[in-house]
Amino acid sequence: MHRLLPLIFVTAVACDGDPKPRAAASTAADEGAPYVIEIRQADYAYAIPSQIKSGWVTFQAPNEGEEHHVAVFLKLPEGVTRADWYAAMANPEEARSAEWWDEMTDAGGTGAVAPGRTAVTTMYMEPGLYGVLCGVIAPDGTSHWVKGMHTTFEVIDEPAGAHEPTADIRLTLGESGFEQEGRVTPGTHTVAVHFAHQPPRRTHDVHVARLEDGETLEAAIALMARPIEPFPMAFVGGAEQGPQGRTDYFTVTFEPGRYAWVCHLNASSGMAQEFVVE
Ligand SMILES: [Cu+2]
Repeated sequence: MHRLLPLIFVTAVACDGDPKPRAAASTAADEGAPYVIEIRQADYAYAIPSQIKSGWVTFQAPNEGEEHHVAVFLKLPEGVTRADWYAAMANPEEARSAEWWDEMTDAGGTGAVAPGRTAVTTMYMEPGLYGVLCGVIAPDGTSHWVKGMHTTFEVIDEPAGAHEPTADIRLTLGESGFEQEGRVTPGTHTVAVHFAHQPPRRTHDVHVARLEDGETLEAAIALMARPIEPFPMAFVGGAEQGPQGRTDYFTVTFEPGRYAWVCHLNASSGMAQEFVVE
């Protein structure tokens, strides 16, 4: 198991090298290909490259632990260093009193994902320094980030050149909840998530719950109020809180059955929607 997976920082090595001439036929297939970065999630740590390129980045986040995990991205304000982040995170009681804490901005992230599954979320990443944390609560009542499940990465000012994904489902997250275009059928779908309106402190996101027999939407809504393990159902990914106006993408392979779109902070006020895949 990866219980003791240390916070390791490795330099991104995939897909780099010198830009290839556009005219070369042999490289045409690679033009705009997804730029994939792995975020390994364990109980309770991430392993993610220390530096990645900018532009459209597809984050693949396998859950190698025994509890659910998420990866919330926060863009650190100008001048705030990795050391500032780790110092704040080492003192959970004082973290929110750091003067820059409220100046961090939502930058998306991968949605809740059950053990053994992989969340896949694609976002347009601007250069800068980012913090990552997991807000799931362990059975002992302690948040995963307090147990050490947090890290940082830098997006360097060098475009990876990946194209924006193509979606066949679109969710608009706004004042009236989820507005869905397109129907979810069995198979793999890429869902575009447009953050049309992000109310302060009640920002929207979307997590996809898989509801087996006897598992209810009501239980998923109740869970969002305090996402403590053990979860009463499995989650299969989604898109964490992105900045207003941005469109992020997540990819899920759906099986026939019941699912729900659930917004973490607004589920209790009606932002939770069950649907059937058939
Ligand atoms: Cu976690």
